[in-house]
Amino acid sequence: MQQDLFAANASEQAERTDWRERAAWLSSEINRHNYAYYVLDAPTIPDVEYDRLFGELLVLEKAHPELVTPESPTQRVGGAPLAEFTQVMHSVPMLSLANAFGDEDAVSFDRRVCEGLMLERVEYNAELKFDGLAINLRYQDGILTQAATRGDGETGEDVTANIRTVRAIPLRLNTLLPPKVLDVRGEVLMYRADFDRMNARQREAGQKEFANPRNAAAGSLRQLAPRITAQRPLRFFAYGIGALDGADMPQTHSGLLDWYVSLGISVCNERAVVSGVDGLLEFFRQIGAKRDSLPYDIDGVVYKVNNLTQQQMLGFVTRAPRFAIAHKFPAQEALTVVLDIEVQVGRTGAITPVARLAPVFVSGVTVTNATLHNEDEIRRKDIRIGDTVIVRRAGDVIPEVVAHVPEMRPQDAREFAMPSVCPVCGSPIIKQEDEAIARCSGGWVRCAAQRKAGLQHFASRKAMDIEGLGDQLIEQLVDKNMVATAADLYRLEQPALAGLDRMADKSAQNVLNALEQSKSTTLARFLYSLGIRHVGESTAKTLASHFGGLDALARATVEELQAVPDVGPVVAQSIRQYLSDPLNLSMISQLRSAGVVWAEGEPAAAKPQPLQGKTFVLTGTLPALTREQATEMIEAAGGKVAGSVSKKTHFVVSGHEAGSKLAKAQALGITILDEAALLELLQKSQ
Ligand code: 5U1
Repeated sequence: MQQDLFAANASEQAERTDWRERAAWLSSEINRHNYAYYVLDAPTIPDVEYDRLFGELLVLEKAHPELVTPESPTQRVGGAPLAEFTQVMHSVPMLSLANAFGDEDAVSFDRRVCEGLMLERVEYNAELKFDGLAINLRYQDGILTQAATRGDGETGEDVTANIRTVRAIPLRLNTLLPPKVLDVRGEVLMYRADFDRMNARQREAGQKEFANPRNAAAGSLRQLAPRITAQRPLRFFAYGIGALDGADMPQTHSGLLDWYVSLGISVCNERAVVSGVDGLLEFFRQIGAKRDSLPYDIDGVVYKVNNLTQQQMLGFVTRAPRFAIAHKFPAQEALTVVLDIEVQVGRTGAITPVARLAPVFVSGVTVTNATLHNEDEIRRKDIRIGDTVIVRRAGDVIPEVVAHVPEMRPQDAREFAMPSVCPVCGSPIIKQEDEAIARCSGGWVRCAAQRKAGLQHFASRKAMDIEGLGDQLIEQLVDKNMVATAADLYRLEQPALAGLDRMADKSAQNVLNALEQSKSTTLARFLYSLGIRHVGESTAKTLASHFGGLDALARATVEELQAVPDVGPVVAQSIRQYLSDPLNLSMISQLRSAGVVWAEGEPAAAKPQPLQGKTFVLTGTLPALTREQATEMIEAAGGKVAGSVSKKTHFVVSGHEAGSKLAKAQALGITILDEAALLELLQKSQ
């Protein structure tokens, strides 16, 4: 009896090991086929066979849930919808690239690089500039743990649940010895053929079609429901690195890309290591010739100094590296006819003439409108209604009318006349002598167009970020007199919202939830959202940190405002004017009463700024502080942190595995601090 029991246990055990082995084999087969299909573009099995393997794994995991691992290919299908995307701070900022718009710019780039490195000739890695969406993939011990969009370069959005559905992105790295942390950077995009098929499906289902593959990729990634993202055919190409811990950094950029390939990460094959500017321009010409036959959209090529130590030596300027540049293809142009010229009224009443065009296809989208900027521009280009014109579209930029074709002008072509009154509210249109732009004088009190544009700005992502409060909803709210100012938004009630066109109980509730959530904000966002003329995102940030609180800002005189970095007389006057208007003050007070809050800080002027005027460079890994913490502490004491060492650097803070920056600092005789010395300096200067 005892023996029988033992035999039964043993056979059960063997069976269990069999399932485990079978599940592991199925997972690895499916991953291998995913890689072949989505990364190598070389399918290895027919779709039915793939579906059979996948189905078998699903059945096995259903019967034995203990076999399911987070990295199983079945776990890509997308979980529950998210309420919102949380913010992720990038541990190494995601930079952007400077642009070269012609061969001369590329030649100048190479000259700057050669001078910076004191070399005659430099080796570069040349690759493609994808028209997609930049992303950071964090792998910890080889497992994909987080994916974040670029955002403003410092902070992005957590899109991990969506990225897990992208089969071109491995959930586990193909190595037995993975780094502790690896941040892979690259672009999520959609192939043109996949995009066409997806749009056809959307059309059949009566759903919204996307304008181009880039918008489709971006829209798919910013879906709160990962199950929808899972149905979107997204791809990925890696081209950069953020944090790396627990592995040696390769010596070259091409070596980094080769390493990625060995880890099973998708890297585009259209890349080359070339020498000197002639090598760069030859690559540009070759790619230009095959651009239309590539399966995805690109808007240029990227050149990077190949040697990573040389990259470090060159460093950065503000947000872009000196070691790389994007050489853009010329903007695409097309001919079409101006059917009419109408005017649009913006948030500050600015009147912009817009050409209504016969639909024309330019670089991937159908263009029907193009900005004409202002009346002077129309006169300068002599654009008339009925003219055949050249329309240009470059990347994501709003299409513009470049010129008219004189020999195609019809006899009855009509000149544009700027209306004397606003087409929306009937108030006089006024043009100040020193301004190119004419404005509706109605202000938001009288002009519904200004109210709508102001509310769109208030709700936008970089302002109060009110998800679901889109242009069409704002249009209805203003037209039905349900909302006049931003404060009215917070008085909206569910039944009234749900009764609007294209709204229902659930969508109305979602908007109310988003409004509720937006109440907790930052002073910088709040200031930006007010739409004060000349106060963009960056000025709003500077004002917030300079004054610390809204009341101090509201009390500031024009002279005090001008003492703020980057605030000149025009900006100071505009802020003073906005904050002296009783209507604006009342709206701000209503917003605060509605519960809009932010943390107020100490005004910069009141904080001690002992390191004012001192520039620091950080290199290597510090024992306790992260790079962000060290930067924050230096900046809080008034110091600046730069990306590269120069004669103007005062201190270099050096940690473990410090690179060429340390050597350069030593050569220049700059004071080197370790973490302890930095902390001591910060403490002493308190
Ligand atoms: N191919 C490529 N695209 N792209 C975009 N490389 C590349 N590098 C970039 C960007 C923004 O940034 C570097 C600074 C990593």
